[in-house]
Amino acid sequence: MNEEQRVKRSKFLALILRHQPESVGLTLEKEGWASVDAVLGVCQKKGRGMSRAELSELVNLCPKQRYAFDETGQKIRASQGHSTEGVEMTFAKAEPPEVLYHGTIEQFLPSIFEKGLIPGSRHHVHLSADRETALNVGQRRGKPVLLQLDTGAMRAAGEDFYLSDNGVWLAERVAPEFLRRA
Ligand code: HQG
Repeated sequence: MNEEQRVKRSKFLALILRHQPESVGLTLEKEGWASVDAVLGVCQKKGRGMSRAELSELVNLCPKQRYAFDETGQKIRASQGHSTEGVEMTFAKAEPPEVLYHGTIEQFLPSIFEKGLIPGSRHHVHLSADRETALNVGQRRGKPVLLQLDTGAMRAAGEDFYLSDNGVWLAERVAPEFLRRA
């Protein structure tokens, strides 16, 4: 599988496992799982056919570890990043480092400092423990701006943090008082 194929296939998996499973007639469980056979069938039908071995390679070699198989190997899901309504994954509550980062762009700042960080179409706000990851996230939209949030103050205010299986920190929202430019 070359890099171009890998990116195209990974994006197609994001579409069907995170955002629009119904667009290809796929049903996801509440915890995000889909049958591997069904996913391979959909890929085939949409002209993106791949073997089970290629799917495993895609899952295992993904730098962000976006997708995972269950322990039987019969099911697959995205580890976070969903926007589809049918999925309501249970994430482990976890104790975050003192500071978490969020990468965004300048034009969103007035709204962010007014309303706080809100999830948009996804189910959670995505945060990271390191500056570089957050800068990369921001960079997808333009010149990145780094925000940092005070996790201790947020926890003292009763807010929870969750950690996905692939190491992404998640929150339901982040109120403006906990945010500042890094
Ligand atoms: C912004 C990728 C205005 C927020 C990445 C962001 C990440 C606001 C955008 C993952 C706002 C939402 C998630 C407010 C937040 N007003 N704008 N009040 N609150 N925003 O894509 O964090 O490759 O849903 O700053 O690497 O950019 O898909 O979130 O710019 O981990 O695996 O609204 O997606 O991972 O955009 O990215 P997104 P994100 P994958």
